[in-house]
Amino acid sequence: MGQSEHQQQGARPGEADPRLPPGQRPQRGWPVLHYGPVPRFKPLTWEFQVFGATASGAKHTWDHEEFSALPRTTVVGDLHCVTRFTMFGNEWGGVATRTVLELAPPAPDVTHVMVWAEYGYSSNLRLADFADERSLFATHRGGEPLTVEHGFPVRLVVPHLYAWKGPKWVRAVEYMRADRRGFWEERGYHNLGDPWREQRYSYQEQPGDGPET
Ligand SMILES: Nc1nc2c(c(=O)[nH]1)N[C@H]1C(S)=C(S)[C@@H](COP(=O)(O)O)O[C@H]1N2
Ligand SMILES: [Mo]
Repeated sequence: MGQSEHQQQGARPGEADPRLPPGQRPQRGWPVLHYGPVPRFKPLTWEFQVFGATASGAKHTWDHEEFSALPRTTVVGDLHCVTRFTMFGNEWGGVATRTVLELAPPAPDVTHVMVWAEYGYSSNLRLADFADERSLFATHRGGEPLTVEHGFPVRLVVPHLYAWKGPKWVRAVEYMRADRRGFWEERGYHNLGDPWREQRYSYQEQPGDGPET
């Protein structure tokens, strides 16, 4: 009894927090982190596309006005960056990935998606991770529109995976019948990116975690 109380007092706050995945530390404030320049939003030419193996075979497109009118949801989730910081309790507002899947259904044999952002940044996800009930295309955080540095007008948020799996400045979703690596997944990061299993790097991949090639 007395000893376990003693051990609890000795535990550092980060280690005691059950919300913190292994190897992560809590972050105050919201850092800006991405590869390459911040894109300028061009409202007249911006569109959000769903292409690839759609059920109809056709591409679906929403302009900014149409995307802004889609049904909305709110999700509270933590953000885990593979560089080891975690931000707790972000309240994201936006369009559920499930809404996009309903409005632009995939063909029955789709297993993965590639989410594409400005300048060719991409990230691949298993359809089940993309379709998770907490995955959303966020336009707001804490009730405020995203700033351009943080992904305005739209970023993908997948709270149960490392944050690189959520592109800022999303422009398209590609439905795929086989897995293919995205931007960081081609550059040494884990194909699946589950922070609770500490899937940081591709050398940690087990057979079946990634595409064969
Ligand atoms: N388009 C794009 N999206 C991106 C990235 C990027 O390099 N390009 N980096 C990812 C990584 S590694 C992290 S940790 C988060 C950081 O989001 P933030 O800058 O809003 O904190 O964006 C993710 N989305
Ligand atoms: Mo990150």
